[in-house]
Amino acid sequence: MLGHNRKMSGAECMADMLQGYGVTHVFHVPAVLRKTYAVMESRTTIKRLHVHSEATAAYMADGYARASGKPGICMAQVIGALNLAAGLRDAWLAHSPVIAMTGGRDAKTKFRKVYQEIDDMPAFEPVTKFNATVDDVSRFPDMVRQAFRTAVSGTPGPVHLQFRGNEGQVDAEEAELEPLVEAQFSRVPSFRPEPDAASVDAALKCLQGASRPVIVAGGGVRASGAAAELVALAEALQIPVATSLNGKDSIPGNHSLAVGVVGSYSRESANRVVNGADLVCFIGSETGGMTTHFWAVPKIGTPAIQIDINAEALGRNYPLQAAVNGDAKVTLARMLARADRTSAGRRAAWVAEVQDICQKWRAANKAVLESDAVPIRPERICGDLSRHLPDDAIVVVDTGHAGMWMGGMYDLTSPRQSYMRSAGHLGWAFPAGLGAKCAMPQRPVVTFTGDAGLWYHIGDIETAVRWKINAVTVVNNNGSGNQSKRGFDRVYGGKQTEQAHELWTFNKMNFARLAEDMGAIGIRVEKPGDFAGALASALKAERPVLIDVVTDIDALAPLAVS
Ligand SMILES: Cc1ncc(C[n+]2csc(CCOP(=O)(O)OP(=O)(O)O)c2C)c(N)n1
Repeated sequence: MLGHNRKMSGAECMADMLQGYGVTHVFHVPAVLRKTYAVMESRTTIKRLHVHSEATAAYMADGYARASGKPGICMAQVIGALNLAAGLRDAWLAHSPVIAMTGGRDAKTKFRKVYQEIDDMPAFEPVTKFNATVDDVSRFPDMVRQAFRTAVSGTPGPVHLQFRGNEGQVDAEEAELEPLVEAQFSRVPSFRPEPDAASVDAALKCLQGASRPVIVAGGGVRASGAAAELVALAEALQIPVATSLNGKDSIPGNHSLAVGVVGSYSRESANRVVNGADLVCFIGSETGGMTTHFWAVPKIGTPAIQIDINAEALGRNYPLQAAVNGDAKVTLARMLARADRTSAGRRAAWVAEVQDICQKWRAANKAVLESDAVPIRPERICGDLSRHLPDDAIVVVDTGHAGMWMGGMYDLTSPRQSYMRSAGHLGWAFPAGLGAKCAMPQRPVVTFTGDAGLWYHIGDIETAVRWKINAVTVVNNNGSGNQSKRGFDRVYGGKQTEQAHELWTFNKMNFARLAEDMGAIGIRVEKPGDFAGALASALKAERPVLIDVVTDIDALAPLAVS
């Protein structure tokens, strides 16, 4: 209740507020808000994870946020601030509610060449929704509340607070403070804005009148927790559903109306279906370059409708026949309540055609998804993950080839499974998987990464061991970043020189052995038939596990069709 101030330090206020918002972990490289960390020990149950780089701290906070819907907290002192800002880029691109806190400049010493100091604030501008300084201890309560409010409201996203002092020493000062928290803003979504009825009816009229419609479900569906409503509406009106990479867990891959991930890191069947549609309904999607294969799938001019919590997103890339501004879950529930189910029959031929396209994709890829080739094909790993992951697994996937393989080849098999992917940063997935496991310790977390991706933050195997973060990490170990191969083939005129390989290959490495040396369990898999067993024992282990799968350096993921 406002108006109940009492004398306390900024540190005590911060600790009480973080606890009050339900924060269970903070990820940091020391030393920042030192006093806060000290008082957290006696005043809270928050775990203070000291990790190996500020980017790791940001990615763990991001994984924590995407897995739980609660803001993930990461921190750095002034010299590490730009590393932390760099780590927020993926959270920004993925609309993940991460709150970053750093130490910053003191008015008394600005511009005097203080050790390690520059003006960090501009670096946070492009990767945050709210980027502010806290220069006076009296501002702790309102600024922390504003940080939480902004991170989880509307389209969620990162925020940054910079605290006075290179280590944020303002936290040691005292004032009359009230550590009030607003439960409403402790997780995504903070509010569920209702759409207006006329726009719902206009959208429904378009969908019901279409003979070949498709839904493209984006990350807004997952942020809203709207998967059940999405599937119910698709079933009621018989509309196939494609997803963005960020919305992949909106519908299980084995659902009869699921066509797969559309766009650049996609499944061929999804692109074919979306390009064959007479109406595309984007829900919680940015309609960005990755989801639309740079606006070729669907082509600009294809009739479209769009539903988004953020009115500014409506019509950004596709002229719309109907636009609905509202939370995805309540909007889809309203649509379902008002839907004319009798119109579904109009789409029977289209649904049959779509199912045939999907079936043909499965038939064409059965051999690689079950391949016994040695070295192992990455598609076989994806196939085995589809077949063997538990119903409540959280799957975390890196970018580049990892994003292509898993986006296109892996199927979720239960509505209880979650899927989170790097929005572009190589190396994101391994720490993000650890963060996800911190947030959801009772659920199995399985990360899929390439070896180039793992190298970035390999030191944090030690973090996982020290903090008993029992996530499973699967490394597609081809001794290279072979997604780059095609591009170098091209610039070498079709055939690379022997020396050109130095541009994208690494030394061969046994990651299982490295993991064992750091105290984790390492399992080396060289034969495809051994993968499922390795996964089963990894999921039972009570330690972090790294499954090092030796794969084919010549395996290249299929390119998107348009
Ligand atoms: C921060 C960052 N730097 C560079 C890239 C460009 N990039 C995308 S994939 C890739 C190589 C991926 O290698 P690996 O993770 O081993 O997977 P593989 O291609 O071998 O399957 C690179 C360098 C990126 N996405 N992010």
